[in-house]
Amino acid sequence: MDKQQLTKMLLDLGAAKVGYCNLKDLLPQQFQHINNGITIAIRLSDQVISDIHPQNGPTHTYFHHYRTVNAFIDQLTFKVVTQLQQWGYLAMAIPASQSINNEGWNYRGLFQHRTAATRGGIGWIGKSCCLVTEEFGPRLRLGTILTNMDFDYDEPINESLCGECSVCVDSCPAGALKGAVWTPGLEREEIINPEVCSNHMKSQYKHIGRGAVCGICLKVCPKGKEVLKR
Ligand code: B12
Ligand code: SF4
Ligand code: SF4
Repeated sequence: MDKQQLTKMLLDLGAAKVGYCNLKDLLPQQFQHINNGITIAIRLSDQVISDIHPQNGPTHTYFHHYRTVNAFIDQLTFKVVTQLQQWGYLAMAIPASQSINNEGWNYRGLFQHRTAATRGGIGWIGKSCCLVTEEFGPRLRLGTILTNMDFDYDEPINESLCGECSVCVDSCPAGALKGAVWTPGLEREEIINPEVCSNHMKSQYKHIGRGAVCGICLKVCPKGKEVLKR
């Protein structure tokens, strides 16, 4: 009934990294009673990300992979919810990839996986606005579970390690990235124009998954590229 058991279960099931944090100051009122967060980071197929073309953009395989990994994350986070409930705790999973548009189209999820991920020590927010890790760069997708289970928190990451690099900013075909260096609390709009990114995907890659993917900013990042034998 502890954090170690949960982490082992998740790593055995395929998670690359697991992080634990408290989100009390960041969650809306409705989730204050389940304000501990568990982040699961799943590595993407390095080959599939490498095949994204810096000019022509994503492949059909990448779109399929995106859906497969989203489904996998939803399964894993549901498994954790089930386990936590068996242990007597409340728990819910944030959907892997779902925008909530109740208050108009503002490109937001129910809660931000990237926020829980920096709080749980998984990585930092790059100039791409993506969560970047030392080990695997941004080639990860994320899941979050909210719970009232108590555990020790991992050390939050509060600093960008992008340094002088701006490869993603220079490579974004839409010009959506602004080059800002992240610090916790920096508004998304200082880093990226989400509408420009989304419109680019919809207009240029409609033939691939109705324009839901691009991923050039994931592919070009030099971080984590050395992890595999090539
Ligand atoms: C809506 C959405 C989009 C929108 C808006 C993008 C955006 N940046 O907000 C559009 C359609 C444009 C989009 C595009 C993409 N998306 Co998208 N998207 C989402 C979704 C569903 C919600 C994001 C959201 O709420 N954004 C609101 C902003 C404010 O939050 P944010 O993006 O997390 O960034 C802020 C916070 O993290 C905050 N923060 C971080 N740490 C801390 C700490 C403190 C103390 C505070 C106060 C704040 C804070 O700082 C960031 C900047 O303000 C998430 C899933 C989810 N629920 O998180 C996936 C998600 C962000 N998308 C993802 C991906 C991969 C993509 C794409 C590459 C598309 C693709 N798959 O090919 C592009 C990349 C665009 C980019 N460079 O950001 C992944 C990111 C993985 C990663 N390594 O970061 C996610 C997490 C899905 C997943 N399950 O993994 N996406
Ligand atoms: S997903 Fe594509 S369009 Fe959006 S920020 Fe990344 S490189 Fe730019
Ligand atoms: S490409 Fe460079 S600037 Fe962009 S996220 Fe990766 S390390 Fe940071």
